[in-house]
Amino acid sequence: MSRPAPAIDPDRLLADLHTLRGFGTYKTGVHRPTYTQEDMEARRWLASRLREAGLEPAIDGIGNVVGTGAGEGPRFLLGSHLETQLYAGWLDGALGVIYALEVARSRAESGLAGVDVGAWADEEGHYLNFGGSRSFIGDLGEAEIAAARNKVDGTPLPEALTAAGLERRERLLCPAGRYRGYLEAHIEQGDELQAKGLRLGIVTGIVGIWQYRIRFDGVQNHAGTTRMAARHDAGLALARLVLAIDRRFREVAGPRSVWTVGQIALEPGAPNIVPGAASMLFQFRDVDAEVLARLHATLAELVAEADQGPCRAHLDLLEQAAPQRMDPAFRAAFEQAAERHAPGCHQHMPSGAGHDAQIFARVMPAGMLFVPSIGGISHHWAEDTAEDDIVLGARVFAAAVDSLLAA
Ligand code: HGY
Ligand code: MN
Ligand code: MN
Repeated sequence: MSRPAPAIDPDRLLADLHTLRGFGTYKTGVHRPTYTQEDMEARRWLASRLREAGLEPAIDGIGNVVGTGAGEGPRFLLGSHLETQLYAGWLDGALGVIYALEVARSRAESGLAGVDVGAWADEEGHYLNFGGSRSFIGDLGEAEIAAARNKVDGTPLPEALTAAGLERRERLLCPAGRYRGYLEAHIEQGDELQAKGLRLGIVTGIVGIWQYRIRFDGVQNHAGTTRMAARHDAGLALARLVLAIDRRFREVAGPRSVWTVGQIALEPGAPNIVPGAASMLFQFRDVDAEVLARLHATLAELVAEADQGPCRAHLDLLEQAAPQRMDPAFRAAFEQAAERHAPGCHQHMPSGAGHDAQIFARVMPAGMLFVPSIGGISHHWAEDTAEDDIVLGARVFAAAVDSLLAA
C-alpha cells in the first residue's frame, strides 16, 4: 500500500469510551438497558459525535444510530451496540461503536472516506435480540415489534419506543449494494486470549443462539395441607426439567455447546403456596447448525416427557439466530494488520457470544476482531480490558479497514 493508514488518536478514543461509560454508570460498569433515559442520552451523544466526524447522523424508529458518509466509492459499514446488559460492563458494544467512530474521523482528518457507522438497537435483547440490526437489513416486521415485551418487566416495545420519543419515526434500511461488508470490533467476553497471552482474536464464526420460554401449569394450593401425592407443583416440575436438560444435553451436545437458564419465575411466589405456574427463559448456543437442531429435538422430547407428569408443559421458541461464518478475506486483512502491529499476538477463534455481525452476515460479508477481556469477565460490572489492548485493537481495526478499502 503506497501510504500509511490514517493514524487513530488513542487519547480521543479513550476519552470517548469514558464519556460513554458515564451514561448509566453502575459501580465500575454500566446499567444502560435499551430505550432507558440513559440509553437515549448515549444515542443522542453518539449522533453529535458522528456529525463532528463529518457523517450525517440519524436516530431511526427502532433506535438505530446511523452515521452516513457523503459521496460514493467503496464503503464499509462499521459498528456494534450501545445498550448494555443489566448492571453490566462498560465495553460490551461500546468498544466497537467508538472504534467505528474513531476510524471514521481519523480517515476524515486524512481526507479519506469509505466508512459508515452504526449503533444497532437492542443487540442485548431486552425486547428483541438483535432488533436494530435485523430492522436495518429488513428482517423485522411491525407485528413482531407490536408483540415484543421487555424480558424483565413486561413493558410492550411500542410503549418503550413512544417513551423514548421514537414512535412514528421511519426505520432506516440498509441501502442495497452500498457496502462491501460489515466489520465489528468487540471484547472477547471470554478468557481464552488472556489465558494464552494473546492480544487479538480474529473471529472465524459466531454461535447460533436459540431462545425459549418454557412454562408449567399446575395447581396452586396450600403448602401445609396439600399432601405430596396430591400436588401439581409447577415449580418442582420445572426444577426436574432443568436437571433433565442438563443430564441429556451432556450426551448430545457439541464440544463448544453451552446452555443457560437465565430466568425462573414461580407464581404466585409465596413460601406457603404450592406454585400453580412456573416459567423459565432458556437458551442454548453452538457454532454448528446440526448440533443446534439436535439440542432442539432433545429439548422438545424432554418437554413432551414432562407434560406426561402432574403439570402441563409448554415450549415456546422465542428466537433462533443462525450461526454465521466470517469472511475469509476480512480475516486475512485482520491477520495482516495484527502481524504488522503486534507480531505473534493473535489467534483465529469462534465467538461464543452473539453479535450484530451475525445478522449482517446474512446480507453481506462480515468480519469481527476481538480484544481480551480481563479474567474473561463480561455481562458483569467488573468487565474490563487493559488500555494498551484497547488502543492496539483500534489500531489493528483501523489498519484492516484501510487495507480492505484500498484493495
Ligand atoms: O449474549 C450475547 O451473546 C451478547 O453479548 N448479547
Ligand atoms: Mn455485545
Ligand atoms: Mn452482551
